[in-house]
Amino acid sequence: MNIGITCYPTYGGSGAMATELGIALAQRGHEVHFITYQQPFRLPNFLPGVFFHEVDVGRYPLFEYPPYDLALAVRMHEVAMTHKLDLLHVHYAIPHATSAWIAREMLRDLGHRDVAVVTTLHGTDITIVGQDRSFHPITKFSIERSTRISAVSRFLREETIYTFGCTGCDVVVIHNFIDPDVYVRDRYEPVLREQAAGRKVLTHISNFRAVKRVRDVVRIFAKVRSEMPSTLVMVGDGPDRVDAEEEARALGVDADVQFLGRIDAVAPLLAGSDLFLLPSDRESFGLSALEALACGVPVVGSRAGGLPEVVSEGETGTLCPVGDIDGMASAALAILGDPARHRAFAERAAADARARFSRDLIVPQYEALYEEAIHAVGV
Ligand code: GMT
Repeated sequence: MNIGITCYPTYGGSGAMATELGIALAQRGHEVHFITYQQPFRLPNFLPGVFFHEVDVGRYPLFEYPPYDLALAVRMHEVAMTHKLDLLHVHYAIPHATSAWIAREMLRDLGHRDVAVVTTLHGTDITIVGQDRSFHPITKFSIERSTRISAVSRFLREETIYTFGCTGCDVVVIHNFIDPDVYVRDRYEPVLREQAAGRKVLTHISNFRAVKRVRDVVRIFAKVRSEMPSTLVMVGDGPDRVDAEEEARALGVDADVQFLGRIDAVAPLLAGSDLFLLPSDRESFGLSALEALACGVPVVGSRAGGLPEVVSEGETGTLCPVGDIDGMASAALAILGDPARHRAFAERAAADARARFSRDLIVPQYEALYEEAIHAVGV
């Protein structure tokens, strides 16, 4: 198949997943065209079967808000024609599904071969942005006009149906996935653990937005550290990083917290971690938690959104109500303080991630959805 993929190319789970999917599809013999405003952060420079088309948003003094969605639609339309795309797979509904709809209407209007549109919903496109009054009607419209729709968790599927009604929409759940050859503990030098010199290593990876509750990460860590020598590694960047840094200073634990900033290849860091913290107030899936589990790192986090679909409670991690800092700190101490328990959690985490979320299990589910979508539009 010839597949166009559009995603947010910068740091974030939806862009990471879309890129990993594109790479996997190319390795399975498809031709993949990324249509984005920047090279996706996880995309290597050259891979056979993978092409990158940059969306250029022309600047004109009249435009206080340059119309990116239109520039994207034009680029999608052009790439679809030039490379005979069978389908456009857009990740994150806003504005990608709308641009894909415009591109498809333009193709139809010009009498070109039709293109199927597959929209994958990732989370905040439904739970926050899509519910904003300025975006709700266009999000609903664009989702309903997609040839096929997928959501990354059962939680998100239900949330989409509840929020948008989506008459006649069949939202298929296709979970995110990991490459089991990349997220494997023994493949990397445990640099973080060596640096920690006997202290436990707790890790958090995110885009440091409000939903991630990064102050809670530091508060949980401070409680753990008061009982057990430990260090916290914070990976990523975003609006709330300063808050987390401030919290660490206020709690007097800043000497034991490292803020590493954005790092694209997180597997080597996870391989040197003992526990992953994800106390978000909502999380449609929690890709970073899955990546941690795959590396044999138990997760302590919040019982929010789709996280219970990823973390098997009491088996691979512990989930507590959002904001329950004491509960999450106790859960972390219970796992870290008992080596046999920690080992059992770690082993089950790596095995469960592989059994349920391996690339080779999930990518064929997308291929089947593509086949259906292409069949539906009669390409
Ligand atoms: O807001 C974010 O966390 C970023 C967002 C994204 O688009 O990158 O993440 C969402 O998609 C990820 C990939 O499917 C999921 O793992 C995250 O849980 C989801 N974030 C939220 O629901 C908050």
